[in-house]
Amino acid sequence: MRLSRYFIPTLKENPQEAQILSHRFMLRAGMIHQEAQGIYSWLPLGLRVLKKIENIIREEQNKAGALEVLMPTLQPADLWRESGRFDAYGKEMLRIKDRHERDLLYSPTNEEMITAIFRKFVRSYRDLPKMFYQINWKFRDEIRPRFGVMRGREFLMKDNYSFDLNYEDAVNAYDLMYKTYLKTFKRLGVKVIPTQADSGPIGGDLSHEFCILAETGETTLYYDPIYDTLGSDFDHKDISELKKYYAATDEKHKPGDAPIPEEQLSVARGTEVGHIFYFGTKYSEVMNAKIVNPKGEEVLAHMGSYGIGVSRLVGAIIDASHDDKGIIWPESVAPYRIGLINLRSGDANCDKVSNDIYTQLTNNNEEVLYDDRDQRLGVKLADMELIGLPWQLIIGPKGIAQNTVELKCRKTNESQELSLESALNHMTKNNARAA
Ligand code: 5CA
Repeated sequence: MRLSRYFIPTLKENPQEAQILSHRFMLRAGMIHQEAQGIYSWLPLGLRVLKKIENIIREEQNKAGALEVLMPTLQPADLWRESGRFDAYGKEMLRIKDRHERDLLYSPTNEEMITAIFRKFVRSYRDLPKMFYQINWKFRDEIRPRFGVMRGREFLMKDNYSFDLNYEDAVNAYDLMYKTYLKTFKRLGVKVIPTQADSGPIGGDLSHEFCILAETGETTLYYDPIYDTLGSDFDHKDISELKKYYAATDEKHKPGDAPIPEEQLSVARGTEVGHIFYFGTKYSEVMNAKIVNPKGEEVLAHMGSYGIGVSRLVGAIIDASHDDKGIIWPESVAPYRIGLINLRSGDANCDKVSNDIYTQLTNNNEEVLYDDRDQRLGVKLADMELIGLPWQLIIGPKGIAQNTVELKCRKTNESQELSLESALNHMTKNNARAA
């Protein structure tokens, strides 16, 4: 993509309304635009990140055997009257009337609708286990929407619902999602701590929150300091072993709960990016979702639900990965992998070399954002740092005279002068991964 034809409405000044760093960087890098409190448009750069996150989540859900569906955001109130949540949900639920004065609502979560689909079509234990998920917008009329996409009113969520014959199978589904989450967050380039949590309005008795450590996080975490040494690479560990390491949110934690002395626990703020629940027969009971077991008896389905805050993750990843100049995207979610900077647009040599590199890389299916704008050098370099693409390929007259280009890694800030050929080699995907 040529920057001259793209749309990144960057801001030089820090937007006043943004209290936290990720919100500031998202506005300054032109990723989102606020339309109302807690409601945003996603501009091209922001949308690319959102889609990348979404796709990694989707791939891991599919690998776990979950089936993707898409349910409407506007739902009939009657379904929610069955579960009792139309009244119980309170002011957070946005209620709407259609032209026939029928009550609708903008879904804040989806237990009711998926249970209604399940009970209509699934009757036998032979059809179990089943997991359905969607990646779709939710609306919660939060009393205090804040921190940009971190606590929005409209936000993108991956929500998955599992149906099983009994408690044991449901716990297997729960553990599968627990493991899938660890894999997903590792691929997203963030370290999470799985913490025992309260299940809130979703209900149920088994629940974990997956939290990224961040000073601006809204949850206080109490955890075994072993997590500080584990890195993000612990998804291969046995879950039963992992669950031995204590970690809990402030709502759940009681002094003395942990198997290690209270004063040895690490205490830190965290941002909840995922939340999983086992709630047994809570919804199948009120909505009469029954299946026939091998003995021919009708029993209530055991359910769990598993959420990931997809749009929140965009902000959470920035909060976890940045410096004072801007964002540092993990490769897996970067909007483009390479930023190609022509330091002197208009100079025939620089233009030719830059255009050639751009063509070669894009022909090679590399994702390149090419700054071909007629702009001051300082502006180009600062914008590229702000946008935070993993690799910068910098083309200037001095280098061209010596047949070299500069390759800079955004994360380590390390630069190398390379021949054009080796820079291109370096940039082909496999080489860069090995580097
Ligand atoms: N039905 C369950 C899971 S399928 C559920 O709704 N869980 S939840 O309430 O915990 O939400 C799931 C995830 O959505 C949270 O972990 C969080 O990352 C994200 N989320 C919740 N509220 C917001 C919000 N207001 N803005 C952005 N993300 C949110």
